[in-house]
Amino acid sequence: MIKGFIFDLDGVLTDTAEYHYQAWKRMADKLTIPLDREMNEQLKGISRMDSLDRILALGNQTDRYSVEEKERLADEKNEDYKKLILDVTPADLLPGIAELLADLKAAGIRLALASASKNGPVIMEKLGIADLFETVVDPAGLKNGKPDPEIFIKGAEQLQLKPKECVGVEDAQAGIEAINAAGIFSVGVGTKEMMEKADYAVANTNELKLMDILKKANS
Ligand code: B16
Ligand code: MG
Repeated sequence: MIKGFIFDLDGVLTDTAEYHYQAWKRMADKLTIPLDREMNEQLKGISRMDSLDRILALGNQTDRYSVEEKERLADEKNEDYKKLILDVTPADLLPGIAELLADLKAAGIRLALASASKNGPVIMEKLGIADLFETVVDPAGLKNGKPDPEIFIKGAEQLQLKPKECVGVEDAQAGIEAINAAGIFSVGVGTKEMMEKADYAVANTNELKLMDILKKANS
């Protein structure tokens, strides 16, 4: 019996994944490291510093910067990103998400957020959906990022539910792996190829229908 949904934010509730890409792309260009959309798939769901490490590795620049310099680079990316999210409004909810959240509320299913983003709470306020969520996992308190299951295990714990009573929704491969490893039913949004490990996958958010998901998860 499903009693809770644990959502990823970027790329599921809103398209801030695009803004992360734009801000990282600008940083990569500055560091003369080639970054394209395909490589960017590997950054989805990955924490800010781990993303920077992956970009530096891509450019064979792993040992080029000190810890302090890397912190400055990560801050610079975040300042760029924060400018891009300034104008986020409820109209930026991805297609079908407002309806899905309304259906979940009507069904009495409880909601948690499991985003790797430290900007998550601000974006939820801007989207006008913060009040719908009972709890938010603080990414700063995690020992391990996605694909480790910790963030989804904590999401279920904060809802005081068992993993088996929850559904997790993700757009990143690392996120689907994290949900699966937590023992939670995984729902993926993305291409069949990217979401092949998901228990149930749809191509776009407007195909996320509560009844379809519950039928699969409860079967
Ligand atoms: P921040 P999610 C993740 O959010 C993004 O997918 C990833 O691209 C980003 O690097 C990470 O949050 C950290 O975000 O720099 O804002 O703390 O997909 O887990 O909701
Ligand atoms: Mg995501």
